[in-house]
Amino acid sequence: MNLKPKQTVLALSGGVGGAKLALGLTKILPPEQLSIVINSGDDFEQLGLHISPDIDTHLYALSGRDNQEMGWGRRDETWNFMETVRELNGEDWFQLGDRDLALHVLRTQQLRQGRSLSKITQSFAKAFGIQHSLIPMSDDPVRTIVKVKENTKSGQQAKIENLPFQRYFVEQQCLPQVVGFSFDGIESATASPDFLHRLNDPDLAAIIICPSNPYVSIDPILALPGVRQTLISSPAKVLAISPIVGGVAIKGPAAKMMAELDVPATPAAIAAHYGDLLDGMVIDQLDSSQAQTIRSTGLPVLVTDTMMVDLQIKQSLATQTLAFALSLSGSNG
Ligand code: FO1
Repeated sequence: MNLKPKQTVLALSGGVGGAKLALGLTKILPPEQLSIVINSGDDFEQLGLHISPDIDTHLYALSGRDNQEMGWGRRDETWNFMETVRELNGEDWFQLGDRDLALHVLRTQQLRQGRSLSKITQSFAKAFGIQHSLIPMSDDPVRTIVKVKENTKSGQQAKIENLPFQRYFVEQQCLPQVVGFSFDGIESATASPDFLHRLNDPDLAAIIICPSNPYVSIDPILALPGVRQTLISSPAKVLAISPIVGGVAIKGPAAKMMAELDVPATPAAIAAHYGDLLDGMVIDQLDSSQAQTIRSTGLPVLVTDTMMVDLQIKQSLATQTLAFALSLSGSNG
């Protein structure tokens, strides 16, 4: 893996799966060569606080503060705040731990003072000792909406309900049947200044789409005005790592969503979803039988171990993915 000193890499990431690869990438690339752009479509307001789940997942994972058992929030968490919320009959479907709470309170305060989400994220990352750039996809509010089939009595025509992402994900535990997605605010949102700056860097060598949910973690980033087109026309090689392994999602509802959308839960379907954006696809060794199907569409494939169960595999996947991207650059420019 030979990245030239000025060359840079951009990772596009969502929640836990993305943060695992992001951590691997931070171990092999210095801060001046790697930036991580994070989905903010999951953001919402709860108990008067601005919550940025995917950004916080990265803040915690990259600073060693993440709660690996829960898969979200902070390690060594306590729940006194939520206990009192419950005592006072407040809304308790979304859990905010005592340690976690500080981030939401400070972010909300600073947003109200007019500071951008980018600047706030940057200062939190620095305070946690993270040297790499964590960049929210946008400083404007974009809210992912999950369109689901409403429960109706038999014989009645099914209605479509628009569920804000966290209502679907946490409150309703991804149970409703998904029929589609929309991103409120996307038309008037702009990609954050740092994201645009890194995306247009003439030395950008690779754009890595982390193994995150394509529909609700990566698509909001790609749907920002101009982003998809810039990725397509960028000379940087664009690679995606499949979040689907052996027909299931490593974490989260991606496979369930695919089934409900009548799409096979396969790496080939993930590659087809990203379509002409991609210059290469990384799939797990369990899915090696899929490699030929994807290659037959003209897309190069790397087959490797993508199950990031420890730091060594995170780092190894990051190294191999980058080497794969650079090998593609060598072959066609
Ligand atoms: N996920 C849950 O399943 N239940 C929760 O109560 C919950 C609280 C929570 C609080 C702060 C935060 O940053 C994340 C939190 N998450 C919770 C995780 C989060 O909603 C999802 O993992 C992501 O939005 C999906 O990427």
